[in-house]
Amino acid sequence: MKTALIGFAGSGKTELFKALAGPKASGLVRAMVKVPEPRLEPLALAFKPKKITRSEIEYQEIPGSGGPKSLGNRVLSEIRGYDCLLAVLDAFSGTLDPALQLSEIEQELIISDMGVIEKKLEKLSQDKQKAKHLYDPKVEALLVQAMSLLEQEKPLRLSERLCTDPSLKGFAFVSAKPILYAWNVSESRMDDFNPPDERLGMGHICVSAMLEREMAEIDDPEDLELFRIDLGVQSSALDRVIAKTYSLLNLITFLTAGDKEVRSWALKKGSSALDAAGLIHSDIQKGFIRAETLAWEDFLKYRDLKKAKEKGVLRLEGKEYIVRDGDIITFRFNV
Ligand SMILES: Nc1nc2c(ncn2[C@@H]2O[C@H](COP(=O)(O)OP(=O)(O)O)[C@@H](O)[C@H]2O)c(=O)[nH]1
Ligand SMILES: [Mg+2]
Repeated sequence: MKTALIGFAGSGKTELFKALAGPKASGLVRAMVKVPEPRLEPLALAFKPKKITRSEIEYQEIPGSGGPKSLGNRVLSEIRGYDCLLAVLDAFSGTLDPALQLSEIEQELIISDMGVIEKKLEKLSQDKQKAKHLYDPKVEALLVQAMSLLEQEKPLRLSERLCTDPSLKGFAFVSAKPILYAWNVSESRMDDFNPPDERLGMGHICVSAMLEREMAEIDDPEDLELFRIDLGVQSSALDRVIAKTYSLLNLITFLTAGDKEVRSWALKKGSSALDAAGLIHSDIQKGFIRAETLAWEDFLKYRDLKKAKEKGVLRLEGKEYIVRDGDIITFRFNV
């Protein structure tokens, strides 16, 4: 999963990036951030593995993003390859109303997609006359629908049907990507911030990026706790950003456990056991036999796979099984 960190120049992207990536990432613009997963600890106690591995989300600051009042075309084309957008709004300096920044970003995403569709529709209408074998009426119809949504100044992420249609996937529409807005407020305003209503594919969090970056630099857990209490901040920006990214992307976590490794994996909600197998290794997917599955709640009752098996709560699931959050899965496969 790749998230692009965008926002106007000076909005606090670098500060937020450092808060997410930690002090080790100094000078970098790309970081793999480990997803906090509290279920790994009890799992590790039961399996005593050599290694504990947490799933990761990639965050990349798209640097030099446009001017002080726009993202600009380079950024708009660069973000096509990402799964999710994290957009920082300057709500600390008072230079530009953050709600205006938000609507400007939304508009730029919309206009960018309109440009892509316009070009493709032109091409399709030429094909219709001169190269009939290339002409695809289904794609044309979908693009016309997408265009009409955009013309009402609505981002494509509002239409789940258009976003998930396989024939539109290749266009990598930027207004179709889930977007998390980080309202970067000054530390004194943390309390009185009211985020706007959530809409489909759009989330909001309130951070003070500079403060969070400072907190990420504190090594001593006790000092950090004191700092947090002092400011009245419950959880770090990292935890909140990741939790929101997860829900925006519709991700769930499944777990694998053995004496070598205990590990968490991020999976799209609604994915099958076969999809989950493919995430681990294509060989496991190809040679899939079954998924021995233990629900998290059942693990907590026995904290032991053998015992769970004796009690009959270890389920044998096939390829089609829809994985649930917290499932502990052992894949059986042929190579
Ligand atoms: N007071 C305050 N200053 C901030 C905050 N976030 C960023 N800044 C400052 O604003 C300037 C631009 O921040 P930076 O992260 O480099 O912005 P970028 O251009 O989006 O990467 C820097 O001097 C930051 O220290 C904040 O939450 N509060
Ligand atoms: Mg920067």
